Amino acid sequence: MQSGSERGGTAINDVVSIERQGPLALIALDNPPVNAASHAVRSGLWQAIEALQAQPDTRVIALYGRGRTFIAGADIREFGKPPKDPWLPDLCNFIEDCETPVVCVLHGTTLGGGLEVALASHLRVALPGTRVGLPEVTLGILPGAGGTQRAPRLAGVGAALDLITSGKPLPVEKALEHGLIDRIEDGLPRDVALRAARAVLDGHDRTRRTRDIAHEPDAEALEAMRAKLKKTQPLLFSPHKCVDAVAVSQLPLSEGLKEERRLFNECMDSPQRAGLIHAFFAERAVAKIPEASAKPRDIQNIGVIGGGTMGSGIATAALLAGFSVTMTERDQAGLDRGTATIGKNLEGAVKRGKLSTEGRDEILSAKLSTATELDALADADLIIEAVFEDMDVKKDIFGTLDKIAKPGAVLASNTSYLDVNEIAAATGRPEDVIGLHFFSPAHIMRLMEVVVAEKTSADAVATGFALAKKLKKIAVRSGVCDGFIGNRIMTFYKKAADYMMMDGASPEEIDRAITGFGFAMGPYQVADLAGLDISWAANKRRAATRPAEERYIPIADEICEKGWFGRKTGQGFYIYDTDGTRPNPEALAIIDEERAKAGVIPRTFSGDEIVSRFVTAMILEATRVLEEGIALRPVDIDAVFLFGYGFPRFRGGPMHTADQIGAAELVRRIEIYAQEDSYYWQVPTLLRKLAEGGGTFAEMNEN
Ligand code: T1G
Repeated sequence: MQSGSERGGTAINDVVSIERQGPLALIALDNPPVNAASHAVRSGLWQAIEALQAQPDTRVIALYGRGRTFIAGADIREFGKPPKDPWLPDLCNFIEDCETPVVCVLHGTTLGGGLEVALASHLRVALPGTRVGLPEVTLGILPGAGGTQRAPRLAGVGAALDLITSGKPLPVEKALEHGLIDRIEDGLPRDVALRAARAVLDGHDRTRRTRDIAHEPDAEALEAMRAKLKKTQPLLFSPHKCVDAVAVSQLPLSEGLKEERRLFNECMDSPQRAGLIHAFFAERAVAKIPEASAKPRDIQNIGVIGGGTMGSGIATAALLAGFSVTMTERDQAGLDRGTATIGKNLEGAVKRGKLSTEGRDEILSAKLSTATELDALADADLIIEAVFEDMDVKKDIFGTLDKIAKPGAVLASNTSYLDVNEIAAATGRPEDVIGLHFFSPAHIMRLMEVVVAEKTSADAVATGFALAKKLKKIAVRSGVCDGFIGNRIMTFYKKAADYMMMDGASPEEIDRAITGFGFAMGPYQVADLAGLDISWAANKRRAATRPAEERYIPIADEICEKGWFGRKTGQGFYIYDTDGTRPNPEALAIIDEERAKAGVIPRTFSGDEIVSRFVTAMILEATRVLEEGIALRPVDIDAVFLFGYGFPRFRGGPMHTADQIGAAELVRRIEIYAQEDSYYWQVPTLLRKLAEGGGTFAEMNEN
C-alpha cells in the first residue's frame, strides 16, 4: 500500500510523521498492526497538528494511516490503566476546533476511536472496501470520543442508533449513504490524502465542522430502540447507555460530550466491560500455542468420513471455505442423506447472505464429490473421520486409512470424548493423527478443539490451527482426556445440576436460573436439543468404571428407557409440539419416583444457589483440567465455553468469572457443599493454592 514518497517526511515520534507539499501537509500514522490510538498516536497527532498550525503557510492538513487500516479504535490494551493525556475525546475536539481544515482518509477497518477522529475532522474521504463502525458496545462500553454526539449529526438519530447499539461495521457505500463519509476515492491512502487536500485548497471540496450540523430530533427512534433492547439485550449494561448518550445529542456538543463521558465511565466501571474485553482478547490469545512456529501442511482437498449431522456439517464448513471435499458413507442411502443435508446447509448460507446462488451451484457441481469406498480418499491432504462414537469402529477406520491415505496426509478424528492416543495407535503414523472436535452445527459453531495426542507432530497441530483460521473458527488446543476441555467440564457440572434436580429443583427452575445468568440455554434444554440418547450411551459406556462413591442420578436414563430422547422425539425433559414447549409432566413424575426410591425429601433451591453450585462445579473441574495441562491456560478454557457452550460473553468465561468470585470464596463454597457429598465436591490443589496465595487465574494467562 506504500508509494516511495511515503517513507519520507519528518517523524514526530515512532508512530506519527508529517510531510509538507507546499501549503498542503500530510500526517501519517504508522502503529502496526491496526493503528490503535495508543498514547503515542494521540500525543504524536496532537503535536503534529500543533506544529503544522504554527507554520503560517499550512493551508490544509490531511490525515491517513499506513499499513492495513486507518485507526481501528482506542488501544484496548490501555484500558484499566491510568489514562495518559491527551485523551482521545480531547484530541477529537482539538481536531474539530482547528482553524486549518483537516481532511481524514479512511481505509481498512476504521472503527471506534478511529471513526470518531474522522467524524471530528472537517472532511472524510474513504477508499473502496473500507468498513466503518463503532463497535464499543461489543466491549461493554460506548463510543467515548464524541461518536454518540457527532454520528447523529451526520447520519441522523436512527442510523446512528443502529450503528452504535449493534456495533456492526458498515460497508463504505452504506457509510456514504448515511453521510458518515463525504466521498469514496480509490488509490493509496497517502495519494488520496494529497489529492483531497488539494481539492480543499482549490475549493473543490467543502469542509465543515460536524458540531455545527443541526440534526432532527427523533424521539420515536429512541423509544423504538429502547423497547427493542429491553427485549433483545435485557442482561447487558452498555447498549442501554448507548441510547441514553444518543438521546442527549440534541444538546450543544460540549454538553452532550459531558454526558457521553459520564455514561462512558459508568460502562468502564461495569464488570461487563472487563468480561467482554477479556472475551475479545481470549479469541486471539488461544492462537498462541507451542507449535505456532511449525509450518502447516498444505491442505487443498479434504476427505470427510460420515454423512451424518456432524459429517455433513464439517463438509459444509470446508466447502464454504473453498476446499474440495470428498464425503464417504457406507452406502448410497447414507450418501444421499449427507448430500441432502449439505444442500440444506448451503441453502441456509444463501439465505443468510453468506453465499450466492452461483456459489452454491459451483460448490455442488465442482467442489463436492461422494463415494462409498474409503479408497476415494487416497489423495486427500486431510481426512476427518466423523462416524458415531464407538472406539472399535474408529480404530477400524484409522487402520484402513493407514493403508490408503497418502504419505503426509493429516488423519483427524471428530470424536467428542474418545482417547485419541488409542485411535492413533491403530495406525503406523501416529504423528499424523490429531483430534479435530467440531461443535454442532459444525458449519455454524465457531469453536474447534484441536486435540493433540502424545505422538502428534507439531506441523500436524499447526495444520489444525491453520484449517480453523480458513474455516473462520476459533481453535483451542486440548490435550487428551475423556471429553477433552469442554465436554469433560460439561459432564462434571451437569452432575451438579442433576443433584439439584434430585434434591428438589425442577429442570425448568434450573434452566431458568442458568439462562438468567446469561447462558443461551439451561442444561436440560441443551440435553433435549443434543439428544438424551447421546449422554445415555456415554453413561452406559462409563457404568463399568464409575467409582462406587460417585452419586449417580438415573432420571435421564429412565426418560430414555421410555424412548424419549428430547426434541428429536418430541419429548424429553420438555414436550415440543404445535402448542409450543413446556415441561414434560411425565418426566416430572419420573423425577418424583426416583426421589421417593432414593428417600430424598425434596427442598427448595433459590436461583442464586442454583447458579452458585452450577458455576462453582464448572470452575472446579476446569481447574483440574488446567492442573493436568489438558488446557494450556485459563483463557483457553474461557474461549472453549464462550465459543462452544454459550457461556455469557459479558462474563468473560468460567475462569474470568472465577477471578471475579475469588479463589477463597470458591474454596469456602466447595467446602460447604462437600458436607453433602465429599466425593463430588473436592477442592483442587491449584484452587487452594490460589486462595492461600491470593493468586488469580488471570496471572496464569500471562505465563
Ligand atoms: N487495541 C489494541 N489492540 C488491538 C486493537 C485495539 N483496538 N484491535 C486489534 N488489536 C490487536 C489484536 O489483539 C491482535 O493482536 C492484532 O491487533 C490483530 O488483530 C474512545 C474507547 C481491527 C477488525 O473494538 O475488531 O475505540 O493477537 O487478530 O482479524 O470510543 O482486531 O496479534 O497480538 O483481530 O484482521 C474500538 C477491535 C475500541 C476494534 C482486525 N475498536 N479490533 O481484525 O486482526 S474501543 C474495536 C477488531 C474505542 C473509543 C473507544 C479487529 C480488527 P495480536 P486481529 P483482524
